[in-house]
Amino acid sequence: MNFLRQKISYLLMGVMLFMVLGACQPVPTVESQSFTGTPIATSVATQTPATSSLPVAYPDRELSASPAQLPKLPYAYNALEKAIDAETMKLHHDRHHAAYVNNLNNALKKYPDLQNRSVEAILRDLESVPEDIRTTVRNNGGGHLNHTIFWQIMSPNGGGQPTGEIAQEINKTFGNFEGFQKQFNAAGGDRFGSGWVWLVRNPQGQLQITSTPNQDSPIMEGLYPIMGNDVWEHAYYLRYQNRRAEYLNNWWNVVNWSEINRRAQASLKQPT
Ligand code: MN3
Repeated sequence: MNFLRQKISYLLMGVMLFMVLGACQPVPTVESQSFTGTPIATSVATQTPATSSLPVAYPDRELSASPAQLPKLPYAYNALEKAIDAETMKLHHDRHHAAYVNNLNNALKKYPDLQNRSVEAILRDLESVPEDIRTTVRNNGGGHLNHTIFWQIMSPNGGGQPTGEIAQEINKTFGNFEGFQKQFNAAGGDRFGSGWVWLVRNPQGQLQITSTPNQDSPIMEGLYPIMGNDVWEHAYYLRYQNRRAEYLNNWWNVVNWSEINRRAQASLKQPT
């Protein structure tokens, strides 16, 4: 009996030692240096973002629908901690965006001709999409496009005052940057339920703040999306709970003005 008890205690000690050693595994230095979040986010932050062979999407290349692919997140999950926590980034990109991509591909399987068009071309002409998949394509094609833009117009080195041409255009249109931020945040706050707030260029070439419900894209209304913020709860819920206004304020700390400038210039060259 004593022998058995001794064996069990040795076994328990072994298990404990194994657990302690496991917990002492060194954390990769890059993540540990920049990480400031909660323990649950640590495990997320040390993971590599889900990737595909597809490079990140740029405004001068429309998104393929044959099949649509989840674009690579252009930074680590914890890179935007100034505004968004790592766990939210992981769920948002790996689960929500991935689901839009999968749902879009499943819907388009039945109509291979549509796969030859870009996601943008499909969304610009939703009336030509067969009725039985139209709502699915609208929600998931829109979700894919909106999120692809969203990841790009944020950066760990973002924030601060706008730079370049867009800074001048914002001042000209909205008086100053603070006035623009105020209007943009108000439009995001006023969006009832889920949706997006956008800075777009209209067909007359002017800047305009607008918001869309659900996953609707401004391109469905002939407007070119220059920058947008996701005001679905899944974009901010883990850190901000129901405090959308606080999220909208903090989000400016990660806004990527160089990419926004690039999109603003691209919007001048395109019909919509
Ligand atoms: Mn979202």
